[in-house]
Formats: sequence, C-alpha cells, structure tokens
Amino acid sequence: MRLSRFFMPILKENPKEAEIVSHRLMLRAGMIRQQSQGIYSWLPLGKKVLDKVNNIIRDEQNRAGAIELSMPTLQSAELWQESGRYDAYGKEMLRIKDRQDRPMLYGPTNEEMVTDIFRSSVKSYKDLPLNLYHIQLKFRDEIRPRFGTMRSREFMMKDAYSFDLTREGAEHSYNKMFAAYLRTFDRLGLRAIPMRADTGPIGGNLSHEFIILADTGESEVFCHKDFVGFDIPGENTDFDSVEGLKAIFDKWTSLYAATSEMHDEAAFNAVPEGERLSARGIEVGHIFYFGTKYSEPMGAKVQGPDGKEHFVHMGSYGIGPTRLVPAIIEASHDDNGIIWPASVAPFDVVVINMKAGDQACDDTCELIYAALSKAGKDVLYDDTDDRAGTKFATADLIGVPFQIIAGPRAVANGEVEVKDRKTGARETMTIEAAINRFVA
Ligand code: P5A
Repeated sequence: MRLSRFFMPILKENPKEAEIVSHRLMLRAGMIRQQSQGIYSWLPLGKKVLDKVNNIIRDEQNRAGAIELSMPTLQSAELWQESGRYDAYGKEMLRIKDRQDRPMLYGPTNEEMVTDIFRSSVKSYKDLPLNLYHIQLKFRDEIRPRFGTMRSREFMMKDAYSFDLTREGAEHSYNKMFAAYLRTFDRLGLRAIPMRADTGPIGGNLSHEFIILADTGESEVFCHKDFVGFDIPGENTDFDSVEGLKAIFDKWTSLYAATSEMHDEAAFNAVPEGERLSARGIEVGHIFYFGTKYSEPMGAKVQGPDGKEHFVHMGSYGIGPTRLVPAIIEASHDDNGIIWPASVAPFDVVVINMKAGDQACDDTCELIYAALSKAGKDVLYDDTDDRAGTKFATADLIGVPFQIIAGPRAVANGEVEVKDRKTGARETMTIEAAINRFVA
C-alpha cells in the first residue's frame, strides 16, 4: 500500500477527549472515529488490525471444533419474551419498533436466537456436541461508555454457544473454550488470566473472565502471581481429550484468581504475601456454563440414548475484539506510539522514502516495495513528500514492527537502514540484505 493512496488521517495533537493511552493512540493513528456516543467507525488502519485479531480468534475457535455461522444484529422481542429476559435485561437493551409496530431489539447477545436455531433442527443426541459461533456487532446502551472502543455501546463480539446432552459433556465443551481462549490471547501477544467471575444477566453459576493486567483496567482483580508465568496449551493440544483438557483447566484454576465481585478476602490472604497480586485488569473474554437456563423455557431438547427427551446443557463464550485492540495497545506502546505484536500488525514493514523525488531513493524504495510485496509481505510504502521527521514520527506512531529507511546518503552506497520498532535498534545493510531479511 502506498501511503499517498491510503486513507490514514493522522492527528498531530493529542485529542482532549481521550483519557487513556490506547484511546489517544487509536485516534492519533487514524484507526477509529467516533460517530456518536460510544459508536465508532473503524478506519482502514484500524480495520486491518481488527481483521487480524478476528482471524486469530476464528482460527482458534475452529481448532477447538466450534463452527462459524452468522446471525443478525436485529432480533425479534418474541424470542426474549420466551426466555424471560425481555423484561429482565433493562435499559441496556436498545428496543425498536418496525413499521408494523412489532417490537424488535438490537441484540446485546444471542443466547435466545441460537437456542431457536438449535431447537428448529437438532432432535437427537447423536448430533451433539455442537458449538456454534459468530463474530458480529452487538449493542448495549451502557450507562458509561468510555475509553474509545474499550467500553462502547456498539461493539464487536465473538460469541460461541455450546450444546451438550449432559452436564459432564458441557464441562468438556467449557474446557475446550477455556483452552482455546488461553491460546487466542497468547497469539495476540497478551497474557490473559482466567478468574472466577459474576455471571450477571447471562446467568448460571460457573463463569470465568479472562483478564489482562493493566493499570487502566476497569476491573479490580486479585490473583496468585504465578499465573503470569504459566505455560500456554500448545498447537498440538487434543481438543477431543476429556482428561487432557480437564488437566489444563485444573492447572489454570489451581491458584487463587477472582474479580472483585467474587473476591474472597480470607482465601486471598491464605496466599503467601509475596505471591499475591492485587491489580487492575481489562476483561477481554468471559465464558459461562448455565445448564438448561435457556433450553428449558425455550423447549430445546433432544432424544437421548435412553429414548427419552432431555433439555440440552448449554454454555456461552464471549470475546470482545473491539476491546482487544485497545487492550493490546495498553500492553504494548511507548512514548512515540503503538508497538504492534507481529501477529496483529496492520503492515509487516514500512518502507520510508526519506527524499521522495530523488531518483535513487525512489528506485530503491520501489525495488524493495515490489520485492517484499511479491513475497507476500504486507508493506506500507511512505512515498509522500512529507519531511523525514514527520515520516519517522508517523511510522513510530502506527507501530509497524519494522521500518526500512532509504535516505540519499545510504542509497548512494547501495544501502538502507532497518529499524526494529520495539527495540529501536537500527542496522545499516545492503538493499539486497534488507530484502532477504524479510523474504527469507
Ligand atoms: C458470552 C457470549 C456475554 O455476552 N453471551 C454470549 C455472553 N458475555 S459478556 O461478558 O457480557 O461479553 C463478552 C465480552 O464482550 C466484550 N464486551 C464489550 N466490549 C466493548 N464494549 C462493551 N460495552 C462490551 N461489553 C462486553 C468483553 O470482552 C466481554 O468479555
């Protein structure tokens, strides 16, 4: 992508409305734009990162055996009247009427709708277990939307829903998502700690929030500090192994970890003082087991091996991609801007032409841009006629992991400079070596 043809409206000044660093940097880098309170557009740079985040989430959901579908954002109130949540949900739910005066709503979550899909076609235990997910916009009319897309009113959610014949089966489904979440957040460059949490309006009595430790987090959390160093389940994890996944769950729940709503001061005080971590955190995921809370009132049942009908045991599993993007920035930035982990960086490398219009600089940059693009790298080429200082500041701000800098003096020697955004280390090398560094 040539920067001269891209749309990346950089802000020079710090936006006043931004209280935390991720919000400030997302606005400054031209990733998002607020359209009304708590409702955002994702501009091209932001959209690229969000897509990468979603693809990692999708990859790990698929690996764990979940199946993707797509459900609408607008839902009929009828389904919610069946479950009893239409009245219970309160003011967070945006209620709308269509032209026939039928009550509709902008979905804050999809337990009812997916239960309806399930009951219309699944009749036998032989079709279980089943886990269906989608990545879709939600709306919650939050009292206090803030911090940009960290807590917005319209936001994206990956929501998965599992169906099992028995409680034991449902526990295995829960453990699959538990392990998938550990892998997902690790691939996003984050350390997320599962903590016992309150189930709120989703219901049930078993749930874990996945929390990123960060000073700007909205949640107050308490845990054993060893979680910070625990091993993440590997790529070859067998998601069909009941014992294997139970062992992962048991290990990751063996030490104290709870959000403030579930905090047990006495149990926490039993942790040796030097091993206690009392901190703030960002909730990036939340998983629930709620048994037959929706299947019973909505009549979602299957015939079991005993020939009798059984209400299915369900769980639901949420991740907030539009919250994850700022959470990643909170965890990875410096005074100059964002430092993206390679897995979600909007570009792999930025080529900076320090003197656009200079034949040698132009030729060198074009050569590198073409070679890296041909090798499948996502390259941003800063071909604008901005001052070199502005270009460096922009490249640092948008956090692309590597910069290839072509200035007249180095180019005259057949060389360019390669800068590592994270460490700041700069290395001068031949043009060919710079290309090989990214292609090899
Ligand atoms: C689980 C999937 C649920 O809604 N139903 C379907 C369950 N859980 S939850 O905890 O309420 O939300 C899941 C995740 O969505 C993100 N999230 C938000 N992100 C940005 N702005 C918001 N206002 C917001 N509300 C929830 C969080 O990452 C949460 O863990």
